[in-house]
Amino acid sequence: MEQSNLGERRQPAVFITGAGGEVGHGLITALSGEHCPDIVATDLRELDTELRKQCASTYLADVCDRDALDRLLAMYQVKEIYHLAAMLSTRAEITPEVAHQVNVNGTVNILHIAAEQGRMYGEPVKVVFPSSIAAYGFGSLSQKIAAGAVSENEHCKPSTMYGCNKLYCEHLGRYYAHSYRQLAKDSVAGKDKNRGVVDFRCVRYPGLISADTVPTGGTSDFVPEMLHAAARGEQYKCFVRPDSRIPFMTMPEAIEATLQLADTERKDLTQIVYNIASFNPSAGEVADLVKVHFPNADITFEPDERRQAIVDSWPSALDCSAAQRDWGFKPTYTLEQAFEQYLVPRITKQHESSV
Ligand code: AKB
Repeated sequence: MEQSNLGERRQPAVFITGAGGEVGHGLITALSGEHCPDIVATDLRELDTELRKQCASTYLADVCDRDALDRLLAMYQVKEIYHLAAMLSTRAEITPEVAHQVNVNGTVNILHIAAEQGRMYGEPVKVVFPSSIAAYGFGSLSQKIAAGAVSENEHCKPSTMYGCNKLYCEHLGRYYAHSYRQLAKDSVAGKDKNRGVVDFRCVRYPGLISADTVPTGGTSDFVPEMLHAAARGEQYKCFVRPDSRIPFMTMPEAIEATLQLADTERKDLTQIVYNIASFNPSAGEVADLVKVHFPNADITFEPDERRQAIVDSWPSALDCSAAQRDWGFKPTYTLEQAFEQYLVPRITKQHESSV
């Protein structure tokens, strides 16, 4: 592989797409604090001033715009990419084809750029991709209950556009890592599993709960919405039944796990996709805990049949043993500890300072 002379003068960078989203906020803060790389962040919308300060450069860019991405990334030697830009599950069901554009074509654009830079510099570009429990799919609630904790390769029959997109992009990532241009004369595909042009790594996130931000457009949003509404003293109508159970974790745990996976040596990873989660309460159990911490919380359950069906198609628990074995993943909190040590103190402080 040839190293471009031009390339030698380019600035090394860690590139983040969808940087203004919930995960982007946490990731930029963690990356800029600990690792101090030159972060180049993009989003469709202008990033907050606080976030911008932590990045070397920020750009308004659409992951679907291949030419704009090419022009932008030609200025850098991209070492790592955190590809966070995506349209979440509820929003994706409203405009499925647009979701496909963003979630799949956007990912192909990123993988292609990573592969070309990997070829140009003779060094694999690390691409860290957040997938989701939406990659799973059960045909019925009884199947979901019978399955219990699922491992990465079981029950992958998603029923949402978002889930199909995530599952397919996991496979695309594997293709770019191991088989990209496998018939080309100069291809390195298949020669050495640890030295392709793209080093693709993927975590399947459960529902995420942040004390700082409230998600939009997802179907696991009922837990963070319930909590933030209670902290604001607002009424909350939960759109799923009290017995609805899916896995969750807090945002700091998700960020820590993502960086832990990114930092693990390639040779220690036995798979491309890893489940992670910390606890799996039912919506009713979360509501009870919210009421312990916010006794005036006004939570009612008014299930929306269609969103309920999506939650019922997602697993009630994840088998995270591969992540534990290969890179030492370990949840920080139980649900109760997450409320006591992270969520409640931080949310309360924010609401006090905003009153
Ligand atoms: C969503 O609800 O769409 C996301 C997810 C589970 O990936 N939070």
